[in-house]
Amino acid sequence: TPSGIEMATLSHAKIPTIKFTKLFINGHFVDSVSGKTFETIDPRTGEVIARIAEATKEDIDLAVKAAREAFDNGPWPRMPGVARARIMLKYADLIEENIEELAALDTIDAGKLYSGCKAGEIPQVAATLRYYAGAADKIHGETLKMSRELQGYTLMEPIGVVGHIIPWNFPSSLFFAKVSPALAVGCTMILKPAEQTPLSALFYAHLAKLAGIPDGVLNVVPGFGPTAGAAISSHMDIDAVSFTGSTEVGREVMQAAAKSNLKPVSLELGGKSPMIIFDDADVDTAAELALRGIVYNKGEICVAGSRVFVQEGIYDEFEKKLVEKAKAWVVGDPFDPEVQQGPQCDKKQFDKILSYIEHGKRQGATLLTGGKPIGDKGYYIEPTIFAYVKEDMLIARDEIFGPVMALSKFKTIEEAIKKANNTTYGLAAGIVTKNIDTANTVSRSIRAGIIWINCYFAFDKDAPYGGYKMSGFGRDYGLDALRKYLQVKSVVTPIYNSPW
Ligand code: TXE
Repeated sequence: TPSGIEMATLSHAKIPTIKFTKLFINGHFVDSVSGKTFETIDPRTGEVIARIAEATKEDIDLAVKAAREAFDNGPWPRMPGVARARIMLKYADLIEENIEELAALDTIDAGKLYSGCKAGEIPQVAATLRYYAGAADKIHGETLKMSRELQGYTLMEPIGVVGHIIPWNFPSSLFFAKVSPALAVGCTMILKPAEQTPLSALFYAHLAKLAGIPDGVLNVVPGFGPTAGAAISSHMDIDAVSFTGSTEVGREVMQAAAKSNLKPVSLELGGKSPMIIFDDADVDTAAELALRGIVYNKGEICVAGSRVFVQEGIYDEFEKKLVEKAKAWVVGDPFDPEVQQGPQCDKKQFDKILSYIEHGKRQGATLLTGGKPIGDKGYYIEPTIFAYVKEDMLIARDEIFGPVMALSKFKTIEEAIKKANNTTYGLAAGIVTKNIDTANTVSRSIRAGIIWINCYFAFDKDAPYGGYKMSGFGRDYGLDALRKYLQVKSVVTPIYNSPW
């Protein structure tokens, strides 16, 4: 293609047989009450992979009933933490035994790189389960220093039945970001995967059963947002909702929770994260970091470094290197080990990204490279870089969720901070500098939940992950995530005739 991006061949595909297509309720794979099914599509080709049972309100009711019974009368919340941990560790082992198949499922369903899933994401979900298994027998309250003759302590109790609603960009990581801490504390749950990516979630349901997670503890119900998703957020018998997705839907989830039983919600929403590169940075390393910050997972990641601010002293050299690197970036079949970027997840995202690229051109940003779809089949888009992007342009304000960077120049540290914070979002930020004072000042001045200094996407299970501002609230990962799934109970008794 003119931009130099090569389309790899489709000869590397290893399509797994699809084994699980039904709803997983109370430990069994079942048809939906309505008998309805929906198609899940391969974004490499636009072709149907399989038909999946579609959950609607009646199915959600059945799943909640099973989870309620498992919470109120089942063994899971009552067993010692170490017993839950043992089952979670077995679950992690089973995932590792099935890495290749799971990786292939996410590749065909979401267009993710097979090599990345196999070496990174799937092993990491096993590690996430193990991390929280380690916490399962260490959850405890505090002894209180009361202000009068009272003896008091707090109990940390599982919150009850949890509803998890997740998107399609990280079908495996997000499944376990939600499920692992909730399992560790003794909750029971319903998880709705995104309608675009139900395949690995159903496989994980099967492995949960094999690992010995009791029936009803983990129910997996594929379906659409306005029906299955809304039935979860408005359910009177779900005790908490943990949501990852768009800011618009996050608002609806919160409203539904408020209008039903006032269940607490946690929301991990969109972002428009800045990467700020100072004059003292190594230009080549910084350009590589910035490119990867926007093309990793095809830009379909809430913490994508979509706004890049470069200090004027190195700007020209940076721009040149960045464009060279973007042109050399290989887009194509995500099963091909040489490929660095697969197709966008679905037609809706593909069209959305292309329409933002048109906005960028129309509003007068300079298109340095990319800007076009690749091939005539599937949802492939060139890494796209716009320069001289003004703060009020749509491509600088909205989350595009694709490989589209908004690049601009700055002079002073104050200007960089002001520009970086000029967004309704607050999920992540990157800072590239050798100056420790600059790094410290900027990291404290940016209103975002995750700051990466001289790195980007430096994920770790131990680091809490979540947003400021309209990027939501509540944290996944880290020990902080346990809090979403716990209730605090104060227990008080009088102390009679105490000399103290
Ligand atoms: O998200 P939705 P979409 C952003 C990103 C993307 C845009 C749209 O900018 O381009 O959102 O993506 C379920 N009640 N992010 O439309 O609709 C839905 O079925 C309850 C950022 O796919 O928010 C799915 O399971 N649930 C984000 C989940 O919500 C509802 C990741 C997410 O889908 C619902 C994804 C409703 N009324 C998109 N409507 C991130 N933070 O990483 C939909 N859902």
